[in-house]
Amino acid sequence: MNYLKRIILATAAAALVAGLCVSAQAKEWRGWNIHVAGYPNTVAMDKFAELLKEKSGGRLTVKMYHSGTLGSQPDAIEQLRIGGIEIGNFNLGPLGPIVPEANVVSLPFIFKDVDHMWRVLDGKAGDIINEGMTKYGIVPLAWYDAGARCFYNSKHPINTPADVVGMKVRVMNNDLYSGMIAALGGNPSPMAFAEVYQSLKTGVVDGAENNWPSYESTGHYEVAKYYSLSQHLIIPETLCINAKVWAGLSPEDQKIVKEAAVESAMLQRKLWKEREVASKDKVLAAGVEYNEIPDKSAFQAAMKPVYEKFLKDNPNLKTLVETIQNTP
Ligand code: GTR
Repeated sequence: MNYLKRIILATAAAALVAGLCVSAQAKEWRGWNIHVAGYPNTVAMDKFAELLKEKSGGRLTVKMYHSGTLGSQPDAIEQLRIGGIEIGNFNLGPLGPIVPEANVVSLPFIFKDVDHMWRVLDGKAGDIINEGMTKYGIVPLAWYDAGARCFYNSKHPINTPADVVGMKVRVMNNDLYSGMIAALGGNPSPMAFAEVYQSLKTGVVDGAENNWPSYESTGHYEVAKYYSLSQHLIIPETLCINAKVWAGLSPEDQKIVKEAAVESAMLQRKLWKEREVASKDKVLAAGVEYNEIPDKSAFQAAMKPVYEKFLKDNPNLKTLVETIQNTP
């Protein structure tokens, strides 16, 4: 064999070995997260990445991109569906416009409290929501807690629907939330999470709505000091994976991914409870004025047209809504 032939053969052999290595080592996934360092979801997603690597002996890996660096939530949902990213932590609010079954959790006051939401997700209604998401290319792996969302603003405490009249309120991108604010007499302003701080500060909006941890982690409390405990929305969040990627995994790897996600969710829920208290303490110490709304019936009654429109537009979801309402 002459020298040149030997070089060609050696190069071909090296390329073959490299090729085999690439196919044995799966591509690193990309994970989307909107929250900042230290937030329960951020810590839990990093835990998921760590567990995945550990349990798969390094075969399955995911690099997490936090603080919304890969784009807004509606964009990221689209990216996950088409496979631009593989893993995401999504709130079911922005998922609702894409997955009708997932939108029922965005009906104001549909859950009695957070425990009721868990019972619903663990039951038949949860299965229907899961199947709905899967049909649209998103496979839910585990549920994260996002507590209850309440109104906050820079003008005055909210005690009755009359206090919302004329108020410009930021909502997530979902017609149900725009309908909710309009039904209270306010002006809804759908907007990406990242834009809310500046909009509150400059008066583009008067208020917004979120849970204690997000109100605190975003600094919104610095520019909207009245927080009113309306608890009008209790929306779960999902840690999810692109459906094609999921379908391409062996049953053993699916088990690993699922286990890592469930462990991550258990951690998230524990950290969530702690952070709710810590965030509330922090904002109150910073001068936030907070009021409870012991009787929410006027707010609930005002949501009648929101439910009517939803059921008119989605008659096939009537049973699902009733199943949730009838879950003890
Ligand atoms: C947070 C939620 C985010 C995002 C945000 C928002 O509570 O965790 O996923 O939905 O609210 O208001 O946009």
